[in-house]
Amino acid sequence: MIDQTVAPDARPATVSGVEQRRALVTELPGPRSRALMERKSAAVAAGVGTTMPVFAAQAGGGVVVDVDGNHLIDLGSGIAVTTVGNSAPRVVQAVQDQVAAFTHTCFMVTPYEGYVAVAEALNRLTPGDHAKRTALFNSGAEAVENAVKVARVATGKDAVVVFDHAYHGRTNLTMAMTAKNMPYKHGFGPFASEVYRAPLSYPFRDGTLDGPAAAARAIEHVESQVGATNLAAVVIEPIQGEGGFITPAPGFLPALAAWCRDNDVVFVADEVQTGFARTGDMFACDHEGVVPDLVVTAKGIGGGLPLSAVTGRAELMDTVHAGGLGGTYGGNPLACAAALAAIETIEADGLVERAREVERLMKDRLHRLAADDARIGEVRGRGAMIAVELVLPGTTTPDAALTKEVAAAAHRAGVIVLTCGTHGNVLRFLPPLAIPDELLHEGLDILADVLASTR
Ligand code: PLZ
Repeated sequence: MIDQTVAPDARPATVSGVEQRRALVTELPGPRSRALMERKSAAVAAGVGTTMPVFAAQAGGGVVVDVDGNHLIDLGSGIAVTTVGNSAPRVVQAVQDQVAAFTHTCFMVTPYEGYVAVAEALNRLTPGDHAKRTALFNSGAEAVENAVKVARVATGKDAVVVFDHAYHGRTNLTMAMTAKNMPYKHGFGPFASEVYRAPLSYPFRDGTLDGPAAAARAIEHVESQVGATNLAAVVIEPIQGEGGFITPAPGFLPALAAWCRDNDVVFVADEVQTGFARTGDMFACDHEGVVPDLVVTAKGIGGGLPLSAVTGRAELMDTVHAGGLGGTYGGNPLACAAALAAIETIEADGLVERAREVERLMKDRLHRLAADDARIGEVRGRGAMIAVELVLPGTTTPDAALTKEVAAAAHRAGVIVLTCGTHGNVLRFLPPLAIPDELLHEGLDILADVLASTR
């Protein structure tokens, strides 16, 4: 039985106006959420799902407050977006100032400084000290598409290589690039052509930590089935997100990047989920000193406002003709103001180091849980991007049913957790970096209770 009371003497800290405590004042979902869920079913397309049947009213730090007044522990950050916290103070101030000044002019009509400042910040922060250029968009998928456009113009080639378990988005080209059929692709074809899939390094399932050997296998696959002379770009998430928080073996990414360099192939890192301090470095590529030709970012860049970017080598980015890249809203002034404030927060508040602390705390607890629970096949990830892969004890057979059951029980206890993985058997944790340690511990206590109760 999970204790749902709070110690009466300890008044929790408040972040962004939200008390940093878990508290359930109704069952979940409560009556207001249930009523809203009915309206949702009647008004919103059935294809738009929700992880929890709970409607948000307010959020800050490590807590989401629902419309019934329940305080939930946030271990999801709205899928790795609110890295600096929800309604983070600098972001709120910057957006309020900007919304009062002007909301939109379209950068392609009358430009504004915020867009240029975000481009400068990205050129400074992304891996490598070569000359760079940036273009801004609205969503991760849109930025991935534009990275492919740049790579095709720059190389004069067509083909794109992606990997097993990859996730790159839901638009037509990015659906082709995404691996998993259900729910992302099923029934939505035909898909864009000239997209080829190569084998990933997945140590838990490959049984090898030999990254260069895994890269050689992928390269052999690409050379024999695509051909470097046809290949514009290799696009890879340095740590896969939706595919299961898969960290390739050391040496895999550097070997791929080196092969791309030698073969006039653009190496594109999709850092949409891993970027902006999430993994305990500003970008996940930094862990191994990998310098991509193009870096795609979104999510954590905007503190919750929709913004994405392609940043890359000036000589590649500048091959595209004027007017070839853009969009009505790309680099919207509010999103740019939010991004500058989010980046300032990451740097001023030492959030890269904070992500490493979160990793130590979470991995320590999860490794101890795994030590006497054979259903936990692996604990993995970096920074505040940590996962456990659940399997049938003593095997690597995915246990999606258990994963679903554990997530649902955590939800009922007031903890927002997400699942992922091609086989749906990975529980993932993406807490905002503004979360207090006590809430991380409490979230993991609940996870431990839930795992024990499902034995
Ligand atoms: N690349 C690596 O993680 C988005 C999608 C969830 P958009 N991941 C969450 C869902 O069910 O839609 C993502 C990502 C990586 C690209 C994207 C796409 O980013 O902003 O959702 O388009």
